[in-house]
Amino acid sequence: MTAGTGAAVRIDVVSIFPTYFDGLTLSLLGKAQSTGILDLSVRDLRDWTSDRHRTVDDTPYGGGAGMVMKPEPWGLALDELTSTTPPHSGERPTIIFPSPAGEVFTQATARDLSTREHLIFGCGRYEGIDERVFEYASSLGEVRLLSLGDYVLNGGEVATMAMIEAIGRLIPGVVGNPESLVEESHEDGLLEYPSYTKPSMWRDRAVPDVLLSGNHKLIATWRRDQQLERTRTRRPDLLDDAS
Ligand code: JET
Repeated sequence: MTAGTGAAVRIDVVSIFPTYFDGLTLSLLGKAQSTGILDLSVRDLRDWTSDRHRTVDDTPYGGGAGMVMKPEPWGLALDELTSTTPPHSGERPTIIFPSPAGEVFTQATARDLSTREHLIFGCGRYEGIDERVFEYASSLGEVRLLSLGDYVLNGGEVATMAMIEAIGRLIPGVVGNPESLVEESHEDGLLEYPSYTKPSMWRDRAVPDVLLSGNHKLIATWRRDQQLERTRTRRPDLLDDAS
């Protein structure tokens, strides 16, 4: 069975700061979890250490600033999390490492990942994870290094939360109204048109007349024009992509 036909999607997160993810269990995704659409589990990397100090980092070979995440705890974590796949699955898990050195995560990436049965997010910290972990992970599943954009975070946790929120809301049943998924920025490659609500006059600022006209054809044309104009001025790169 696939995600689209109603089986739960399994998402595992490995982090040295598991409490970062408490917010995900609230809100939109919290409901999906309680209704069995999503099976989200956040695990502490230190649970796969065996020394007294639960060490996850060490100094870099070749020298340099900062610390590197040791491979052994990651190897044991990946072994455990990939040894139990969802019962409906013949599919290999998708193993995601948020990284400023990855490919850019877009709405298209979110759509692709929302159809997978088992996602594992590995949150790096310090100067990164020992490179051999990515090679080993490739023997267990499909590895994706994914970047939120061209800036550096202190660790993969915030990037993982953003990605899970973007992916999670595309899983059937997680967002109430499927139309609200189609009608939004990036789903059609354009930015959204501006929205207004009551009152029609607020602090001397009027809602555009066309929206009060009741002429639905005219409203649709106006909204499309607004989308194109906004995209042209704010995000011309999106228009280049489409042509
Ligand atoms: C990021 C994601 O900064 C980002 O990712 C977090 C991060 C920071 C430091 C190390 C790290 O380890 C992963 C790794 O990758 C090769 O070793 C991850 C910025 N945009 N998107």
